[in-house]
Amino acid sequence: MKKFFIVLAAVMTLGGTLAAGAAQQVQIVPWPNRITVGDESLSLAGGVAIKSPSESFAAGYLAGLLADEYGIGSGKVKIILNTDAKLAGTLGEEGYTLNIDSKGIRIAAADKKGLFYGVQTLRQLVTPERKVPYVSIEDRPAFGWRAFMLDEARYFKGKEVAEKMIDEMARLKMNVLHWHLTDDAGWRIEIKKYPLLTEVGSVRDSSEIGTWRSGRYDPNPHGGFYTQEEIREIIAYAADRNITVVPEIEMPGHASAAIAAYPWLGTTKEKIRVPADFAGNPWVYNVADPKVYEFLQDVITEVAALFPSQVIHIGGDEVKYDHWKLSPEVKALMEKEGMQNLSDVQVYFTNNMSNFIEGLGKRMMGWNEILGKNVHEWSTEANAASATLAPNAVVHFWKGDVAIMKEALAQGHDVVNSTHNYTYLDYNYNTIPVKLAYHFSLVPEGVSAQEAGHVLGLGCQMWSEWTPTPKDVYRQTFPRIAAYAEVGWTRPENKDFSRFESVLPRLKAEWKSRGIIAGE
Ligand code: TNX
Repeated sequence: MKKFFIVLAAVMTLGGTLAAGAAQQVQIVPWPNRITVGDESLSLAGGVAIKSPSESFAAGYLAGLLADEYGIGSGKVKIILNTDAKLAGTLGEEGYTLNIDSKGIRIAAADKKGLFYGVQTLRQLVTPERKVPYVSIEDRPAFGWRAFMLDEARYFKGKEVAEKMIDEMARLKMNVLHWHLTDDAGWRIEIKKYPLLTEVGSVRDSSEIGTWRSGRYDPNPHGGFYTQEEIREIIAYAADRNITVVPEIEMPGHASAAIAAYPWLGTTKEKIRVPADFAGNPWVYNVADPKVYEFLQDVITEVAALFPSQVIHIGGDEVKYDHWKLSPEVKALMEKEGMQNLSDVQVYFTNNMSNFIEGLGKRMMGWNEILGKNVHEWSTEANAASATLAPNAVVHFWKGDVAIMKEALAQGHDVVNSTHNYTYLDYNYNTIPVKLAYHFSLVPEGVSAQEAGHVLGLGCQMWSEWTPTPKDVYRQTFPRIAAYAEVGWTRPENKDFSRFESVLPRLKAEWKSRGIIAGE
């Protein structure tokens, strides 16, 4: 009779010999829900026969991984991938079971998403000797929104980096690529109806370097954008890997690049250049002008047609109200609509966009300023809005008192938690060490179970003002992204930092072999 035992986080920390041995073999991030590890293993050195009656991508993908990463070709060990809709009750769409014993390897899931994740777990189980331990795993994620945000606006990354990030997200079972495509510093998505957005808005003449208001500049121009064709390819690449690409088109602030292209979009109408400075740009859309709504709706219409994502992110953060304050048109709009202050104007604008997006059969998401509460010391408009945000809007919490998030939950909003001092990948490792990232807790204390259910998950954000090269981006992202992956996937009671940490050398070796990080 073969001995099986359950590897619980607690057992591992206490460290029985068998458990310690098994823990060494089993290096999975994010850690699964339920796992039993046997004391024998199956050798894949002689090759595998992958059978996937119901789904083809995962099978080809797995064959590719085993060949590329371990030199495992075709042979006799059976790997069966199977989907069965009846499993949805226990596994949901993203869950899977993975069983390995003398008979071979079996992965089952209700949906191809789960199958793909079973494959990712299997991939992590292969040892350098090309063996896999006998295991029985039943797994599904704690949260459905596990996002990584790539800031293309500050520095354009290009398809190769985007797809590399998608591959690494997939390894870690992350499922949302939040794509920050427009900002003051650049417009990075082709919009057919408004060609100047990319002709003018995707290039700046120089770039501030080092840190905020350093006064130092790289004198070279920076530019780049994705054609709609490239975007379609990246979306398809991501979809195969169970990743939804959520586009973010910033409005009504962080709009300088668009205003540089079409000065009539702003309230001042002045001709500006795409700013080289990353901080403090005051240009905002003229939310009192029907032509500006028409423009934004046209843009969103093209974006909605391109991206299958249910959610469209409209930014909404850090809007500088100074230009609105000076604008007679905005003043007239406020009088007409009986609005009290400029936060009301932002909520009015945001609800308008939300309505439009819902009309397209989609849903709007925005940073928590869309609730109309001031969270910035520098804001000239400290009054909270009296208007309320459209109920279906997803609130992306990043800044301000946690009470703001709780109130949004109490109002029934879905919330993605990206609290900046836990999840900002542009912050250095002293500010956010891997351990702090790992201990990020998504659901605030003191909310009801029903409210907790509205916490969709988390995002980690790779803001790119000071990371001009892919190498800089990777240095900030890896290994912290692995901690966020586990925060999103693994149930809080199954988290264990020392077990997580023990897997980092293996992950680092894999990232190194893909040219993502340098050797140590
Ligand atoms: C705040 S987070 C921003 C970004 C910056 C980031 C830098 C957010 C919604 N807005 O525009 O890149 O801080 O940490």
